[in-house]
Amino acid sequence: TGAERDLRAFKFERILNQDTGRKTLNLLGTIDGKPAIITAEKTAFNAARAPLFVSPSDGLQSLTLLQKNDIYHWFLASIQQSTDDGDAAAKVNLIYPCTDVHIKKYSAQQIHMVVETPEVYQQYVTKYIEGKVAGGRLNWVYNILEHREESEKIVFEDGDKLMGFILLPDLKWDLVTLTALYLSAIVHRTDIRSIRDLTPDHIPFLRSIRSKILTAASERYSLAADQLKIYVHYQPSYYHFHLHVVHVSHDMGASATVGKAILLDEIIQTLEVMRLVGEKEMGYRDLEITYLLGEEHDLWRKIFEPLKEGRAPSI
Ligand code: M7G
Repeated sequence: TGAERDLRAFKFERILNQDTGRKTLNLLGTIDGKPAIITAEKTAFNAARAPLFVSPSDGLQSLTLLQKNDIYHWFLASIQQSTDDGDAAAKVNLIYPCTDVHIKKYSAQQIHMVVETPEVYQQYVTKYIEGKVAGGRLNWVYNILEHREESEKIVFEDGDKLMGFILLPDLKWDLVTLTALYLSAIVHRTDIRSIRDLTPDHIPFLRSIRSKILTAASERYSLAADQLKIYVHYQPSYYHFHLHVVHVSHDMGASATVGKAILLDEIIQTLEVMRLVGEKEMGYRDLEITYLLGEEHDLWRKIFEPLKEGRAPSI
């Protein structure tokens, strides 16, 4: 295919990041002179193959004993693998052509905790977000919403303009490992950029999405409601409201942790409290939100680093 030809034409430039714990590797290079990023991760073991694990033809192929000591033995092995039926060795993502923002996102970097006050949000962050919404960065989202791409993968769709959304596999999922299940729910409405736009008026909307996601996941994957975590990122990479729907057993590292992920249930509760106690109409725009930012992120470079150093943000 064209995509495979592109991938094969990748000319390696440098390693952007490597995580030996998560077994991932991010590479920067070019294809036809244009910048491209490959992100690769070793896949999980295929549980269906466990009974054949030690078979030299279907499981462990070559073996080298590294050491033994009393009852303890450790080997290095190669494993029989192919790309079908959950037996792939790696999941490989290609972003081509990629932008500077992608390169920064996938580069190793120092992380900082930042506190975004309502004032900083209003004065500076909204400008940053406006810049992000323009310029084609959401093309992939509109392709999904308008059924131009990935439509055959849709798990569930509620087509309503206001209450509706599409539930489909996230590009992070390998589509086979159920305990690594990762879906995205992308809403049809275009008036919510992030949680900052949420107010108590959105409670029925969020409750309806929540219950439809859980029903759809139970029908398609036989997963009970307590087997899924549903959360939102702040800051997200893409400013069109969407939710992450992930198997509880799947440890996503930084992208599912404090300082980045906020549970949908918690958001609904916070909005409920706002509705009860607010003298004026309150929303997430009125909260101080604390989160993690990498040094390469434009929000750090343009807003939070200058503020930390007592300089004026340059946005
Ligand atoms: P996010 O919180 O805005 O950004 O989530 P993050 O990437 O920093 O988490 C966007 C989500 O959409 C992520 O989980 C991505 O893996 C996923 N995603 C991104 N793209 C470009 C695509 C795509 O083209 N198709 C699908 N299905 N998911 C995508």
